[in-house]
Amino acid sequence: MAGKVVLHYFNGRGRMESIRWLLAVAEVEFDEVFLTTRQQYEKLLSDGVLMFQQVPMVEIDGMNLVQTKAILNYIAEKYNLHGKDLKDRVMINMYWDGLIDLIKMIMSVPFTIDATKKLNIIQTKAKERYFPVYEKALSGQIYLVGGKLSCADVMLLECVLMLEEKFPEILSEFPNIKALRDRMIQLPAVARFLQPGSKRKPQSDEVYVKAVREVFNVNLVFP
Ligand code: IBG
Repeated sequence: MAGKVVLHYFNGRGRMESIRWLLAVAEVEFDEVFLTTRQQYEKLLSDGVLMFQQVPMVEIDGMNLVQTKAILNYIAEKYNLHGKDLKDRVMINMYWDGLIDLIKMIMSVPFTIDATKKLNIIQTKAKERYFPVYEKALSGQIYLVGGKLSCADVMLLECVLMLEEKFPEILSEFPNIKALRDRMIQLPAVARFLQPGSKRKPQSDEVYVKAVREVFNVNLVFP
């Protein structure tokens, strides 16, 4: 029997949160090792388990996986959340990559000098570039691709919930996305992940930012 899945990352959302979401929806239990010190990171480096000297890293099925997108792909394929054929998959991947771009922008906010300005740019991008695409795809459809739950729906929900924390009315002009959101939060696995005490991480705080700076030994600042 395969061992337990173990996630190596900070005790915060960052690039690992989408992986946590996907595992939660696939109902896969996982443990987490949180990076808080430079020594922990150096130990991972000297153990040779970080292919590109970067986290996230996920121990799964006897492998040490890195590169967020590759990890997400593996989980999506393994748990049948990646469409039924090549054409479904390419649509899912396009929707997914759009969301990854948006989520990366959100993740950089705690490391920016002018967070309010950055958030306003993100809000505009979400409303004008990204959400119209998902709104249209969901017109007359329960899920984004092939009438079936996929990793793209999971990431859309993750992204929407993060943006609603900052802009509670952000879905007011997107009824189809809101309907998807309302349906998905009722799914038992999602409802469990949204409960307090689950492995879902809260919005970034100073402790998380300090840990990232300490581990990488740099004063990261994003534009
Ligand atoms: N392409 C990789 C992926 O998608 O997984 C990028 C991973 C990545 O950039 N990881 C960062 C890292 O390990 C940490 S998470 N950096 C060390 C290095 O030497 O490159 C992303 C991140 C955060 C905060 I959160 C600041 C900077 C990066």
